[in-house]
Amino acid sequence: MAEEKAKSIDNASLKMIEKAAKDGVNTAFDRAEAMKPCPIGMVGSCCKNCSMGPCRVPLPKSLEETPEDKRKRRGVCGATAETIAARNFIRMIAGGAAAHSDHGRGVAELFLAVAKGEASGYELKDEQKLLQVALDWGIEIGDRSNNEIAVDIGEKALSEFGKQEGEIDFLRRAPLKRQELWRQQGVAPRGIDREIVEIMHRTHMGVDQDYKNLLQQGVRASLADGWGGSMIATELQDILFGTPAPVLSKVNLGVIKKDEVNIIIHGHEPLLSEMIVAVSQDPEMIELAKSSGAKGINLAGICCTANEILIRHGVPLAGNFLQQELALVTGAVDAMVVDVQCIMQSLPDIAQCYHTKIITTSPKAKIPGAVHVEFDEHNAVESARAIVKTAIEAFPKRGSNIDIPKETTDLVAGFSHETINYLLGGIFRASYRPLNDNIINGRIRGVAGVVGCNNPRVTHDDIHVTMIKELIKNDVLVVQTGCSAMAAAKAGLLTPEAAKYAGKGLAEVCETVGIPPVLHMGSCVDNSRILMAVTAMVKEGGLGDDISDLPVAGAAPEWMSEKAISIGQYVVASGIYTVFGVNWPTLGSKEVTDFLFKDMEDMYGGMWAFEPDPIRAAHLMIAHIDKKRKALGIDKARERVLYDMDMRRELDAV
Ligand code: NFS
Repeated sequence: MAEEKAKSIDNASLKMIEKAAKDGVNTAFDRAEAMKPCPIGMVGSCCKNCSMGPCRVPLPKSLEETPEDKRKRRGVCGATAETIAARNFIRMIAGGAAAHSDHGRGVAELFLAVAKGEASGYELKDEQKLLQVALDWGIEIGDRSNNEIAVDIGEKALSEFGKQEGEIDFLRRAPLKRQELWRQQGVAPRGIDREIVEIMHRTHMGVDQDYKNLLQQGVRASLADGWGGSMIATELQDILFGTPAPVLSKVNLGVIKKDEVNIIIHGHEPLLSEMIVAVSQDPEMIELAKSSGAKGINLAGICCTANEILIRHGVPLAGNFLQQELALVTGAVDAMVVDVQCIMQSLPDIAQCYHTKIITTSPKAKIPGAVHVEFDEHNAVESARAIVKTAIEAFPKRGSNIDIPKETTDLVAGFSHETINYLLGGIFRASYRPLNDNIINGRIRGVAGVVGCNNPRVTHDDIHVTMIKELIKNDVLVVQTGCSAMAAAKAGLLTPEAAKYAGKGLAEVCETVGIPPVLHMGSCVDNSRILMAVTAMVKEGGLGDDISDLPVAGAAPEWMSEKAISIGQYVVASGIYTVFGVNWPTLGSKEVTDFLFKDMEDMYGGMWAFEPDPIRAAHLMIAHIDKKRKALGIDKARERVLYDMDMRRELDAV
């Protein structure tokens, strides 16, 4: 039992891990124990890009390696440890940027179909954002209809992927100084697809063998993700499905209901899940569920599809990445619908122990053993109905081996960049001024983005929660996306009451505005909302003239996915200090690691760091925030605030 405790800090998960063992079900927690990571691959020193290898280049025998020894540490083709680590690193960026951007492309295709009236069941929900994007992209508004404008936006969005020359257009949303810096560094991206293809070309055997040049291409592709593919996904999803606003909901496996048809939506793209939300409320479907003995239809989500339907509809979260298998172990999930990304191949196997139907929906992501119901955007309602019916048919086949943990926690989510603007400034004066003012006067020390995955190599949720609590205790406002936000939600940090964990200054601001000290901004593609928020802070004034001047920092303390590396890299290249936990994939080369951890600060004003201990990592972030406060000349303001409080305490004591 003591050993199981270390697997998660979440009781519901621990109970299901225990039940899985009883049921003979193997989960990622077990597999992580059985399969130790390869020590050479883990530090980025294994190259398998051709059939002369795989070549494993070991770490130097001593720190004082002679040039002669160093020459011997090469792959068969002559590639050095630097080249190999840099190649591996930017191939991770290519994978991550491709995943986010292909998601963005899928949204753009649906968007265009909706604009042309070819995708029934969808509509353009956010007119204001439609017009904003049209303005940003120089698309004529005049007296044209929304659909006419949207056709141009959809075509323009799709053309951003294959643009052969020039720069992607959303780059112009960044502060001017940042745009200039990217141009000077030669990393302002052309089309998104082009930059990803170029990574694959340059990392092919015998092409780019200068690690700095390789890493710069990684930066360029990552910027095409953050300010391109991901931003397109976020913006067009908002226009189609609505820009998120604060919404109350619940998190954890306890949201699964014993007497209803439970459908878990898992993956990343909200295109189909939006329709499933609508169809599951259809009286005809509810009747059908009742006729099979259920009281109704209950939807819940896992991973970022969950975040998408949470922030727009308040659909509860069943859990984060490491809870996908555990949800099935309850024995009460009738169907798990998956689209793309972060879906474990073990799901159909586990489902066999229960009665659950695993339904794949994307032609890009099929799993042997799953039922495939392909999502057809031109006929989305029909696809959604077929899926909901499959779940209803599974309900009467439930076995008796059911155990649903009781745990649920309340949360507030849906803090889009636009909402923060409105909440802080109020309806008559929507603005970031109050945030900037509270940073300048020191009540808020700075802002930290804590994002990313779970990883069974570390205690589930523990690293996120410990880091976030330490940050807010030190008056750092935390903004979140992805599975990290779900970890915080389970710990009760996404409610205004969580202000009790915050330092005095931050708590005061939260209580005045009525917001939690930890703001859930959405899915991982929605890290683009964080880019917009920091840009708004720069434009508001008083905190320097570039993102790298702001007292802000980022972290992905339990990361595992290539997407996390792509996100981290565009955040760093946008000027933000970013700390990762778990392990670091370039430790096999000191030069590559130094370039990412040190040189990038001179080049971009932001750099990577690696620190698996959450408290130490939080203090690295706080130290960076304080360094920026000092450079801005606002460190004194904070000292004075603290001094005043001490004075007051002293007076009270007298
Ligand atoms: Ni992000 Fe979202 Fe979670 Fe990690 Fe996977 S769901 S896109 S990659 S595991 S945070």
